[in-house]
Amino acid sequence: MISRVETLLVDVPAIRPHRLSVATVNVQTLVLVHLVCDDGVEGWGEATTIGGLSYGEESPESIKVNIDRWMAPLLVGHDASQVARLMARLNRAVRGNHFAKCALETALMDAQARRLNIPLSELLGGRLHDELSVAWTLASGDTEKDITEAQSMLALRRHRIFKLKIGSRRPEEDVAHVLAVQRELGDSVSIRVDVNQAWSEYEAERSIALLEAGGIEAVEQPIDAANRAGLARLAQRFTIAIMADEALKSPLDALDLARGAAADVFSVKISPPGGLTAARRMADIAVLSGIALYGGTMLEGSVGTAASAHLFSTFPKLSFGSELFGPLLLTEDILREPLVYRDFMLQVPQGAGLGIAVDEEKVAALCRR
Ligand code: MUC
Ligand code: MG
Repeated sequence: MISRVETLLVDVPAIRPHRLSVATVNVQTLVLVHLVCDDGVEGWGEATTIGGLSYGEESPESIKVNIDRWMAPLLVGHDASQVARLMARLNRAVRGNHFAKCALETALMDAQARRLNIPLSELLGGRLHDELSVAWTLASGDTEKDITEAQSMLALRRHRIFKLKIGSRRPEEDVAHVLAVQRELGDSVSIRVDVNQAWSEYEAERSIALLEAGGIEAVEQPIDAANRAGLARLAQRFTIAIMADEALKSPLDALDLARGAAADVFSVKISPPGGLTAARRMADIAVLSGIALYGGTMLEGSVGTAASAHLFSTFPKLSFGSELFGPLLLTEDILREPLVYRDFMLQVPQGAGLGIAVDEEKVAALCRR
């Protein structure tokens, strides 16, 4: 039986400002869910968003209050081992609130997998990979700094896939910035860009032509998420991979994008569709439709990153790798042993549940009061 559902807000400064077209992240807020069951089993979940309400419709504070006031009371006192039934109960009573539901489902699944003494990946269809390649996002806002940062990541053998955040400057300046980084880093790395919806379709057509000619590998969410027909026109016009990100908020979105041939790649994240099960459904649709997969992030800390890693480890093929670098962007970790990044890969934890141990003293010290 579920005895308690606690939520905690933990503010962690980033190692440097992380500039997206929609917001600059200086501090990331982790919303942690701690589930305590009367058989002594506990589970952890996490939700993060980016830049308050500038990326999505839930803020860290709204996630916390909506769990505390509306969702936790629907779970407490119920059988913790019935995860699917509990999520169905939540989904009947609560509309939307996908990030909050993701944090709760992660905690429920972590607890259930610990109870069964199996890694979470085994509850999600079964692990196929023990390590995942990890991209790094260059988003300092400065070309020289980005180049130096990428070179140090290569020297550390941490990342050789780089995603450049663009869309806040004029498109011509952004394209010049991307091509300058690409020229400096050479052919041994993969360079992609994420526009976070900033371009009009016309700006996208002009800019993508230049990026394609320059050998850039993929363009993530170049235009407004609602403009699916436009995304389809871009995917058909260019050979450079067009990736859907913000357009994917549910398995139904995935089905619609697949039917409309609107993307070459799906960036699958666990929070936007409402949790691991819904994210798994999106990935299944991609696989069945011949759409490539990329393991996305909402800049989660270690709990959300471990949960994502367990899910992505079950995908048949992650052709574009993952961007599960969230914990590396933060100045503090809340695990007793950090996740292992080695030789350009993240090791998927092996132990029961999420396979991590949260340092509760550290969480208590960092927790917002
Ligand atoms: C996004 O839009 O993909 C992922 C990496 C990063 O730097 O920002 C996020 C969100
Ligand atoms: Mg994106």
